Formats: sequence, structure tokens, C-alpha cells
Amino acid sequence: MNPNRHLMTLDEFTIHQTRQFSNATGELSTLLRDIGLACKFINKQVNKAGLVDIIGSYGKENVQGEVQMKLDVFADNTLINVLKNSSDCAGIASEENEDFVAFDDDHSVHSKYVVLFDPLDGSSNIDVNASIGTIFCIYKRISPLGKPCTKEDFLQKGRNIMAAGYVIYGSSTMLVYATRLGVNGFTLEPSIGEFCLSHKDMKCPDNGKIYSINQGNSGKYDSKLLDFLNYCMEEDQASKRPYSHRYIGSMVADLHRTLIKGGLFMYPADSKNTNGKLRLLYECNPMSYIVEMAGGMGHTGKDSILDLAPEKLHQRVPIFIGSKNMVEKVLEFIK
Ligand code: AHM
Ligand code: MG
Repeated sequence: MNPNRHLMTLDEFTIHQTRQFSNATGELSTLLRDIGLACKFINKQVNKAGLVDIIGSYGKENVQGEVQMKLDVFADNTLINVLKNSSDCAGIASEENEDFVAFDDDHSVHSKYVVLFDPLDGSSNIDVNASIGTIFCIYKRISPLGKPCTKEDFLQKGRNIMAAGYVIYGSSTMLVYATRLGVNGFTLEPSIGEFCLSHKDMKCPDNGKIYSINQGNSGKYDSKLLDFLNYCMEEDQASKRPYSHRYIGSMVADLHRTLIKGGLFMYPADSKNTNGKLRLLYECNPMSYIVEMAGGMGHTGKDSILDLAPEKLHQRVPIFIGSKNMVEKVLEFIK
């Protein structure tokens, strides 16, 4: 690395942003730094996945009845440990654990923020070296300070999110995070171990040429959705169809592409899974927040994802997310 080249680190960037607000305390920046630190630990394990005994299943199922991979468990424990020791986190909820965890030490009960995360999304891709990711979002708690946080702090609408982001462990490792000020991407510079600003003010294009769905499930889809899939495959030069179909099976990777190139990612309800597969609190809310802050849209087919009032920690919802015009088009077909 050339030391003369100015690289803005994640820390420098968030501190710079904080200075724009006279009443900002810097707690959110500290939390983002702590999440970044946990993800660097996770990244190290992901990178050497083929070399050490970390590939494969852990031998247990998680709260959703899904087989836990060793890296799922490592990522979950790492995030919990780092956030427990963070000065600004009152508690966490994770896709891997049945209940939320309220940190009840003297310091944490006075912390303003709670963090929700999917520690390792797309974990069925671990064994084949395809991209996986960590997804997170941060809320200001609504329960009184001075006591442990409560479930209500975690069951807030996506619209209340203060910051959300993901880390993609791909051909390079990137942290993308969104606040109301916009969406920015930071690439991990391995020689100095810092996330450095590489994708400033990311915008999701209004249109795209790629649709992303597990089309193998077509036999269980509603006929209106099948009509839309046929529309995507139809030839029409004016609207640049047929669209290309791309599906990695790792939401972070599919949505990272969608955010940069435009497109539409769908995990719909089907006749077997009537609420779809993806979790509102750990996957759909944070990703919809990021995509909306970049100018795109996240929808269930009936409501905007961010307007849903969550009922339970592990609630699943259908999702149509990505370029604004493409989401609006699928809504025309399925509403
Ligand atoms: P996970 O959190 O257990 O990894 O599951 C979520 C993943 C998403 O990343 C991805 O979009 C989806 O599951 C793929 O599911 P399917 O294999 O049913 O297409
Ligand atoms: Mg997941």
C-alpha cells in the first residue's frame, strides 16, 4: 500500500459524519467500530475456512430448526462477546438464538442502543467458498435507561432503525452501512486491517437487468408471480428484456450486486412457506433500510417492509427488494 495515498478509514468517516451534528455523542460511531471489529475476527476465520477445522455442521440445530454450521456459531459468539464488552450496547438479538440477550452489567443498562444481527447469512455457501455475509441493524432503545433492555426494544418498526449494514466476505471483504445521511461502502485493506472508504454515497439504480429468485420453487408460486417471471424472461427490446437471472443463494451477495448494478431480489411466499423464508428483524429490515437509503425499495407485496410492526423476534416475511421501478413492476403483477 502506498502510505501517501489518502485512505479514509471507517472510524475517520463516522467521526467526520458525527461532527455534522452538534448533539451527536459518538456512541453510534463506537458501535459501528465494534461491529466492524467483530466482523474482522469473523473474516479471519472465513478466509481460512478450508485450512482449519471450521467447515461443516456444528451438530446442532438453531431456533429455526436449521442445521448450524461451525462458522455460524463462531460468528454469533464473536458478535455477542464484542458487543457485550462494547461501551454502547444494551443488548442484542440474533437469528441464531431463541431469545434476545439483555446485558445487565452496570454500564450496559445505561447504554442507549440495541443491535440485531444475522451473524453469518448464506451459511449453506460456506463449504463451497461462495460469498457469505453478516447483516446488522441498530435501534435506539425505547425502554427506560438504567434497567436492562426489553423485548419491545427489538420489536420496533424498520423505520426506527438508526443505522444498518452488512459485511460481505467475498473476493474482497466489504462493510456497507447506511444511516439517514446515505449509504457508504468500505473495503477491508488487509495490510493495515482497516475498512477504508471505497464506495462513496452508493445509489441503487432505478432500473436493472437482473432478477434474482430461487426459480426452482416455481411449482409452489402463485400464478400472478409466475406471470411476472414470464415477463422477466420475455423478449422486449424497449425494456431490455429478457432480464438475466442470477441467484447465489446468499442474500448479502445477491443484494450487494443489486445495490451496485440494479435489479430485483425476491424471496416470495409460496404454497408451503406462506410467509416466505427470510427473517424480518435480521434480514429484511436491515436490507430494506440500506436499499431505501440508497433510493431503492423493499416490499412484502402488501406493505413496505419498513412499515411492518414486528410481532415476534423470528418472524418471516416475503420480500421484493431492489431497484425502485422493478419493485413497482412486480407489485403491479402481484397486488
Ligand atoms: P440463512 O440465514 O440460514 O443463511 O438463510 C438465508 C439465506 C439467504 O441468504 C438466501 O437468500 C436464502 O437463504 C436462500 O434460500 P434458498 O436456498 O431457499 O433459496
Ligand atoms: Mg440469514
